[in-house]
This record gives sequence, C-alpha cells and structure tokens, in this order.
Amino acid sequence: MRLLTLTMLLCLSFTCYADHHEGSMDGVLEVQMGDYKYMPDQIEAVVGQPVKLKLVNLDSFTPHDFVLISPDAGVNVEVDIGPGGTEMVEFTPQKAGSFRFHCSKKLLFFESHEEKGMHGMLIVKEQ
Ligand SMILES: [Cu+2]
Repeated sequence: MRLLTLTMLLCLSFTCYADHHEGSMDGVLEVQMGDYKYMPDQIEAVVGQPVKLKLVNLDSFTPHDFVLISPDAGVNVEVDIGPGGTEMVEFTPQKAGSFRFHCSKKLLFFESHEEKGMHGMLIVKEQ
C-alpha cells in the first residue's frame, strides 16, 4: 500500500512538473540541458530587449555550461550549471543576427560536449 502511494505521488509530481516547465513565465525562458543537448536549442530574441534564461541542468552527474560570447552583439555570457542545478542569466542583444551558443565542457580525452551536439542558436530580430 505504501509503495502504491509513493508511486502515485511520483506520477503526480511528474505531471505537475510537465505542466510547469512548458512555456515562459514573466518573460523567462527555460532552457533545459541534458544528454548533451539544449532544449530548446533555438532561442528567439529582439534587439534591445532583455533575454532572461533559466538554465536547468537535468543531468545527475554531468556539469554543463552555457557560453554565448559575441562582442558584436554586446553579449558575453559564460555560466556554469552543476549537475541538477539551475542558473538564471540575463542579457540584452544589441544587434540582429544569429549567434551560436555551446557547452564548453569536455572530459579528459573524450569528445567535447559541443562535439556531441551541445550547441544552439540565438536568433535576434530587429524591433
Ligand atoms: Cu555540457
């Protein structure tokens, strides 16, 4: 009986989680990181308008980061997100265009996370 209750609770919390993490709240876009991917891997923004990201690392053991450096667009973001961690980041792109972001983590002689597919694009449009 106890196991059943626990299972039900787990199901409930997963449902809640699924409901909550969709879409944006207060202009904050959630970007999940896990399995060497960013989800979503394409972020849209508008010139001169702040971009607020909630970076969530879903992996239990793997640290990730979010690197988006474009002096051209006035963006310089480099944030570490530990296993299971969450970080907020805010920046305001000053130029339209497509800007690549990636994870710079790499373990010893293995492929880097970027090589495994951990990268994405920030698409900035004119106002
Ligand atoms: Cu990574």
